[in-house]
Amino acid sequence: MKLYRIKGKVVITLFWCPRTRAARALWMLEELGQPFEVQQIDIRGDASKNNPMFRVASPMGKVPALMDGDVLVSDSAAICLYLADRYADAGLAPAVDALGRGRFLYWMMFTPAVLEPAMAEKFGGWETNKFAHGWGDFDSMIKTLEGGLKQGPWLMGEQFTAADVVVGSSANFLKMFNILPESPVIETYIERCLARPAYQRTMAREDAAD
Ligand SMILES: N[C@@H](CCC(=O)N[C@@H](CS)C(=O)NCC(=O)O)C(=O)O
Repeated sequence: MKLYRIKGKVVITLFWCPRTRAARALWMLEELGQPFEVQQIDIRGDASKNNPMFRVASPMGKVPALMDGDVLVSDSAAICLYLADRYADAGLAPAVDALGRGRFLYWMMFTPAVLEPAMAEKFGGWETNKFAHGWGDFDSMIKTLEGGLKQGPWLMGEQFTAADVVVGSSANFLKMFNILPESPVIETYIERCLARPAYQRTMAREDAAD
């Protein structure tokens, strides 16, 4: 397997496409402060999607995917969790044995397990079944997120974590897609996320790629 090295050092490579969920992983890397490089994948064209290393990293051929030495990870939430634990000195996750770790893991899974399925339900006009559906329903997803932000300013209180990267960016999608109901607590949380210097650098990269 070919590894990416700068002056003999294995570096992190992010397979990324602008204006996609890959922005989450880019933001996470910007927060982390580790050197990384970006390989752009055009998800609408077969040529770069057939990049063999990308295909190994991402079984579904979806961005984002990440290569860190011999470690390959795909799915934005999985990538953020991996990076937070692997580069723990950045302080973007509570320690594995910390009291708040369970709550942190809950919020790390919230976007793929609850928020995004609830969003699909809303867009698709699916019949709701709060009891049987793993994501509850759209309204209970919003209420749960509001509850999680009550203490603030972040999901883990004073500590900004990888969970805010994943949930903050997906909450912003709700707003961008005009399906965020009136919610001052979520709105101000999104504003806090967007104001972070690392988020601003992420957007500058995305804009430069347009
Ligand atoms: N659960 C995945 C979803 C990734 C995903 O669906 N990515 C889209 C772009 S936002 C993609 O790569 N689509 C191209 C395709 O499916 O071929 C994650 O959060 O990373």
